[in-house]
Amino acid sequence: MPTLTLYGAPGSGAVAVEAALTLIGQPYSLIDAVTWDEDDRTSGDRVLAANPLRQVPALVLPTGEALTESAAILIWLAEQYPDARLAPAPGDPRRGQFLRWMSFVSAAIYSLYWVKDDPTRLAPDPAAGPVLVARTDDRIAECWRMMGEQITPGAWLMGEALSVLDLYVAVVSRFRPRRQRFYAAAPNMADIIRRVDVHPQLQTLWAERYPFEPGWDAV
Ligand SMILES: N[C@@H](CCC(=O)N[C@@H](CS)C(=O)NCC(=O)O)C(=O)O
Repeated sequence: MPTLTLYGAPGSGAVAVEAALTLIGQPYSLIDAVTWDEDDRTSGDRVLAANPLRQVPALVLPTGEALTESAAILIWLAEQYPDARLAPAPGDPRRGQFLRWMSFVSAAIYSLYWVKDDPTRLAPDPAAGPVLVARTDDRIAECWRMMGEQITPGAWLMGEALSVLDLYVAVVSRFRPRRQRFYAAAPNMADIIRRVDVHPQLQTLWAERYPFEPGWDAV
């Protein structure tokens, strides 16, 4: 099958897409576009070929069609490669909750980083930045708390099989305010997500694309 091309960056949400592709066993070409590097705008500009919003991840299909939005890409991959069993299939009783939490991580949590990473985008006075960041961190922790209270996990977040939701939460919960806050907010998800960290098939990927450096889990 012709190659998929992923625009990504180390330590970004695109690493969840790389994790899904790794578990699927689907080779892909990777183009790094570090969209938040103000010292190297040319790096981030690479993704403009696939996403006018200048955000990663973006996945370009063999047809040339571009998919953006991490949740959509992850759900699409699970559908395209059903043998990998990375999502409850349409018709499965867990499908509704799966779609709910995939959308929730994207809409309620991940989208906040557009402001949090550069508060001057909405509050031009630099003095407003620290308060905005602190309150956004509180909101993110509150969202994890609500998700933890509402979800009923099994061995994995969606029951007895690992899904792209586990991969998605494992990556997004590593963004600031990082894992210690996540563990405290959603203790019933903590051990599950730690098991994603130690998944044998993902060790090389984590080491290369999102290493567990000292202090990686604290703010
Ligand atoms: N809604 C997008 C958000 C993607 C996103 O925020 N990506 C970050 C990297 S983790 C980015 O490229 N940020 C640069 C920017 O927003 O300007 C998705 O779910 O894929």
